Amino acid sequence: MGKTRSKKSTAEKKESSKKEKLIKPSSQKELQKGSIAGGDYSAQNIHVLKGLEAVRKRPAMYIGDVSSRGLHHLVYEVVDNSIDEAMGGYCNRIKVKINKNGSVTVEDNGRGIPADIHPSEGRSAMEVVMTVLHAGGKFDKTSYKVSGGLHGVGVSVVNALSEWLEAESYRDGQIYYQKYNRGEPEEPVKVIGKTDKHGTKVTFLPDNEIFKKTIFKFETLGERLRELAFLNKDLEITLEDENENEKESFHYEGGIVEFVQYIDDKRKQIIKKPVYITGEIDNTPVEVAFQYNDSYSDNILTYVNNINTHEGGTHLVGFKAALTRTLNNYAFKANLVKNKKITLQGDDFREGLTTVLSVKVAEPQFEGQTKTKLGNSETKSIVESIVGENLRLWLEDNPAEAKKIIDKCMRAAEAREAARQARDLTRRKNALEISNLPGKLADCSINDPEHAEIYLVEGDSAGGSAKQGRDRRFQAILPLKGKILNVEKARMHKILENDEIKAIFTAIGAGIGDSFDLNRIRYGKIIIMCDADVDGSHIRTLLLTLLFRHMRQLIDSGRVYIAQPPLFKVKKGKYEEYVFDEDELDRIIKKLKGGKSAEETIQDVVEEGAISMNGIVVSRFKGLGEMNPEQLWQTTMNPETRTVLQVTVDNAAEADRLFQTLMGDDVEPRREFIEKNAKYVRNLDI
Ligand code: 0RA
Repeated sequence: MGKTRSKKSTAEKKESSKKEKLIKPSSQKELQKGSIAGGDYSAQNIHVLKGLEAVRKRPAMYIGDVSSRGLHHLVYEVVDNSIDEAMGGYCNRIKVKINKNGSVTVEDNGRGIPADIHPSEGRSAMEVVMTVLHAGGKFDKTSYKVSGGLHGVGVSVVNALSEWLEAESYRDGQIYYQKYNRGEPEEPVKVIGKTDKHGTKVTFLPDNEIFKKTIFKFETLGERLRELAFLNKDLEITLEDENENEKESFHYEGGIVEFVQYIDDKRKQIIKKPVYITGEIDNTPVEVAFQYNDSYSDNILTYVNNINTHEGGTHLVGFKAALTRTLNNYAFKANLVKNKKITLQGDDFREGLTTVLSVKVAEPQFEGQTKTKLGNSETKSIVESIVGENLRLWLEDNPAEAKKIIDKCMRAAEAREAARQARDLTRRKNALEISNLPGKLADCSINDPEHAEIYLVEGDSAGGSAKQGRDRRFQAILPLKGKILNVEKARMHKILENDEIKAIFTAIGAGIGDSFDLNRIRYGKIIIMCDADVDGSHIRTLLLTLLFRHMRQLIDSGRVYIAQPPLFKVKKGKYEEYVFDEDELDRIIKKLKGGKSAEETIQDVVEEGAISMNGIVVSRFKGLGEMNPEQLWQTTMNPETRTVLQVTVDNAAEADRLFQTLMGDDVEPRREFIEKNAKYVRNLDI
C-alpha cells in the first residue's frame, strides 16, 4: 500500500523543541550578537538580496501576475504558512485584517516563527524564513505543507514585494520582531517585549512600484478564507476590513459536509444529507463528502494539503474507482437493477454528484499544465480503499437513501443510452470532423493554433461587421444566432443536438466533455464578443457556462477572453475618442469642458443615446452592430489597440455557485445578483 512515512510522534516533537531551546540565545543582546556572529553575515546578505532582487525583477514568475490576482496572492501566501501550522495541529485561529493604511495583517496562534540562530545560516531563523527564497517554513519533510510548495513560493516573496513588512513572533514568553523594507531587514531580529501567547503576526504593505493596484478586496479574500475554513473544521478564520467596517468569521464545525451543502445550496438534494467518509492509511488522511442533486453535471472538488487540484490526479482516480465499483456492486446485490439491458457506467454514478475530496500528502508530487494534478501513485489505492470500504458500510446502513442514489444512476444510464444514439448519429454525419466546419464560420488562413484566434460573436449583423473588419490571416469569426442552449439545464444528448453548440465545438475542434483534448484546439484564443446590454450579458454567461462545464481546460489554460467594445464615443470637431468605461468618460469630459458634472452627462447619454454640448458629442455604443467594420477593428479587434479580459477561475466552488445562480431554476437569486452587480460590472469574473 505504498510507501510508509511517519509523522513525528508527540514525544519526538517535544524532544526536538527542547533541543531548540538549548541553542536559543536567552537575551536580546546575545540574539543580536548571534545574528551577526555567523561570520559571513554580509556575504549571506548579498546572496539573499540577489534572490529577492530576482523576485522584484520578475514578480509574475513567483506570484502569477501583478494584477489584482497577484496582489491577493500575497495574502494567501502568508495565510498558507499559518495553515501549515493548523495542519500540524498547532493553530486553530487565523485573523486577517485589511488595515486603514492599505496594509494587511495576518495573525495566527501557531508556534510562532523560531527566532533562534539558524545553524547553517548564522542568522535568526525568522530572518531566514522572511528573506531566503523557499526557506518557507518547516525544515523537515514529514509535515504536510502548502507553503514553499506549489502556491507556496514562500513568505520571503511577499516580503520582497512589499514596501515594508513587519514580523512578530510570540514564542517562549518573548515577542520577537523584525522589520524589512522591500525585503531587506532594517536591523537584526530583536526582542520587543514579553507575552504569554504564542503565534505569528505579519503585517505588510504591497509595493506600489510592483503592483498596478494595491487595494485588497474583502470579497476576494473572503472566498479563499471560507474555502480554507471548510477544509479545516477546527479552524476559525476571521476577516476584517477597517476601511469598510466589514467583518466576517469563517468557522464550519461540519467541515467539508457543510462545504458540499454550501456548494449545492440552490440545488435540489437527492438524499437527506451528504455522505461523509474519513480514514487514514500510511499517514495519508482522507476525507470525502458527497451529495447528489437533480442536475446533470458533476462537480468534484479535490484538494491536496488544502490546495485545489483542479486537474485532478491519483486521489480523484481512486475516488471514482471506489464509487463506481461500490455502487455497482451494491446495486446488483440489493437487486435494484431492473432493466437488465442497461449496464451502469462510471459517468452514471457521477451525474448530479457534488463532492469535496480532501487528502493530506507529506510529499505531494504535482504534475500537469498548471501543476495542479496529484501524481503520487500510492494515493490512488489509499483513497480507493478508504472510500470503497466505508461507502459499502454506509449503503448497507442506509438502504432507503441507497435506493434513491441507485435509482438516480439508473435514470442517468438510460439517458446516456439515448445520448449515445444521438452521438452515433452525429458521428455518422461526420459533424465532429474538422472537414465539416460550420458553414457560417469565417475561418482564418493560418493553420497554427497558437497564433490563431476565434471570435464568438453575438448576432449575424455584428458577425458580418467582424468578418469585414478582422485580419483574416489569424482571426476567425463565428456568428451565433440568438441565445444558445442553457447547458446548466440540459443533458448531454440535448447539448450535442444543439446547432449553435455543435458549431462552437466543431470550430474549436477539440471535442467536448470528457473527450475534450487541448492538443487538438484550432485556436489559441477564444474571444467572446457580445453587446454591452442585458441580452449580451446573458449570452456571454451562456457561453461561459458552456466553456466552464464542458471545455473547462480552455479556461484553465488561459485561452478564454472577453472582448471589450467601447461604451461611448466622444466627438469634438475632428477630435474623436472611443471610451471604454464611465471613469474614463468622466476624465475626458472634464478635460473637454467644465459645467455639467460627468455623472449627469453619463445619465443623459444613457437615457438619450447621444448628447451634444458645446460641440462635444457623446454617443453611447449599445450594440456591436452600431459600429462599422473599421470601427470594430480599431476599438475591439486590433491586437495592437484592443483590450481583452482574460477569464479566470480562482475559486472553483464559487464559480460553480455563480453559474447555479445565473443559470439555474431559481429566479430570485439571479435577480438579486444582477441587481447587485449590473450597474458597473461589465464582465463576469468567474
Ligand atoms: C519555521 C519553523 C516553524 C514554524 C514557522 C516557520 C512558522 C512560520 C509562520 C509564518 C506565519 N505563521 C507561521 N508560523 C510558524 C516550526 C517551529 C517549530 O518547530 O517549533
